[in-house]
Amino acid sequence: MSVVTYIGLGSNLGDSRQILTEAVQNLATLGQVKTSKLYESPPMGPQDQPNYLNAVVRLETDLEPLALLDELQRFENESGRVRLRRWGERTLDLDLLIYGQESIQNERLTVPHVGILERDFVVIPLLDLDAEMQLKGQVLKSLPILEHPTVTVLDNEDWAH
Ligand code: PH2
Ligand code: MG
Ligand code: MG
Repeated sequence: MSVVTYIGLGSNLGDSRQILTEAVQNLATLGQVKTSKLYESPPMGPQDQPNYLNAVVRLETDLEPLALLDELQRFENESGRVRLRRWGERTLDLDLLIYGQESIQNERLTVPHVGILERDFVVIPLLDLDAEMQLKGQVLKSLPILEHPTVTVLDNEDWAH
C-alpha cells in the first residue's frame, strides 16, 4: 500500500541546484515524485551563512517511515553531506515532513516535522503541491507567515528535469 509523503529539500553549500536535482532523481527511485517550484530563501538560524535553495517533493512510496528515513539519510550521505553546525550550512538536507495522516514520535523521527507551520520555505512549496493542504488543524494557505513571504521563486516545477 503506497502512502503520500512530503520531503523537504534544502542546500546552501556547493552546487546547490545540482545537488537538489540529484536528490529528486534519487527520491524517484523510491516511488512516484512530484516537485514544487524551486525557491531561494534567507537562512533561518545563524545569519552568517549563504541563502538556501529549498523545495518540497511529494513522494508516493511503499516504504515504512523508518525505512524511508534510512533512505533519506543514505542520500544525504552519498551527496557528500557536509553539515557544519546546528541550523547552519549544509550540502543537502532531506527532511521527512509528512507521512500520510500519521503522527510519529520516536528517538529518530518526529512527523509531522517540527516547525513546518513557522517556515515559509516549507509551507510555500507544500502549497505548490496541494493548495488546500491542512496540518495540525491549520489551513496552510491562511497562515499569517504567508503575508510577508521571505522566499523568491527561482524556477517552475520542471526545475529538476
Ligand atoms: N535549514 C536549516 C537551517 N536554516 N534556512 C533556510 N532558509 N532553509 C533551510 O532549509 C534551512 C534554514 C537546517 O535544516
Ligand atoms: Mg531541515
Ligand atoms: Mg534535517
